[in-house]
Amino acid sequence: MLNQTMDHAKINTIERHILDEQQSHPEATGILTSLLYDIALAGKVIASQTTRGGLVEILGKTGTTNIQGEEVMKLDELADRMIYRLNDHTGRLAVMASEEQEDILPVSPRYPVGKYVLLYDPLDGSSNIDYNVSIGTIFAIYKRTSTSGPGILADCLQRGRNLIAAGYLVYGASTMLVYTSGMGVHGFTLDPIVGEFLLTHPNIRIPEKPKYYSVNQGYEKFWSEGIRRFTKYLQGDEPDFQGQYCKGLSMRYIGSMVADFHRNLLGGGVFFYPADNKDPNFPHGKLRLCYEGAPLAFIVEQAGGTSSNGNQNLLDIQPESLHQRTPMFIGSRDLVEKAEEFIHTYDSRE
Ligand code: P6P
Repeated sequence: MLNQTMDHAKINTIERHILDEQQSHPEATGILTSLLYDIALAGKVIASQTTRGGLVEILGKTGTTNIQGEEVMKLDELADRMIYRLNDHTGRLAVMASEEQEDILPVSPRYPVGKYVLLYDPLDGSSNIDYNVSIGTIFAIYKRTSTSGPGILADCLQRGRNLIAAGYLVYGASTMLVYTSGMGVHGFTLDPIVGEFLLTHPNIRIPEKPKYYSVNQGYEKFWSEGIRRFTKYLQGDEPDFQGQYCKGLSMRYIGSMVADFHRNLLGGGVFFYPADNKDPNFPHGKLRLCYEGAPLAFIVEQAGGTSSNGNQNLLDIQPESLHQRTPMFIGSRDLVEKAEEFIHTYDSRE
């Protein structure tokens, strides 16, 4: 069956692709390759559950809430536990940190300690699980900065510029894994029959001509003037500072950032979750710098796009705390830069 439908020369598994990339890094020891492969394995296990959600009685809530104060769904727990357990004993990591857990997760003293650091959002968009809307996993890989023993908080609070690799899985109509290790962005689609991620989107580049913008316009009343005017510009109702109007964008937003980001990466456009004043406890918006902003900013920059918190590139922000939030504008370079222009022009006066 496989021979009939695929030319062997075109079958490129994620392992083979990562090994090929590794050839370009003579100093590479293969540990990163194995780490990426472990994450792909976790993605397969999570995908096996998300695609059978309602059939394995795993839907529904656990009755607990996480560090973000969000209700924890059973699939959240499974994804969180799966990624941790597949990585805690391998000797590749010094420390992990999960968006679902308050503190860092140092490697247990009973296991060998490695040189990498893994931050992950095990199941982003999980509030959509019960509605069969695409959800995702995001991961970020750094080299430890501490010198020995189990990793520490400082290992996890690094600027995105230090990222060695980053990626996401999107559990949708198909399961995809998209990653970069600094040599372009590559997408793999899980063939559930073979049980392998096969290369389907080599060298992803965000299209020059954008098609979409993604934002929750239900919060418009909480936005600054700059954000409101930027959104009017995207709708073609407000000129930019050269008197030009934006044409032909469609608004697409499903409230699951990995899926919204993925659409803008492949189709061209901008995703943004701005600072707003709907919750005085969270003036910098809802999304987290370490688990969402930085890894996706690395990916989009490798694909020719860019990101910003409205003022500076997300990759240049030094995290002060593990779960700190950040306004996010991410996607086509021209649109992200327009957002900064509108904010600088209208909001710096506030
Ligand atoms: P809102 C999901 O809970 C999430 O963290 C992101 O995946 C998504 O983009 C955002 O929150 C949706 O938030 O406030 O628009 O419902």
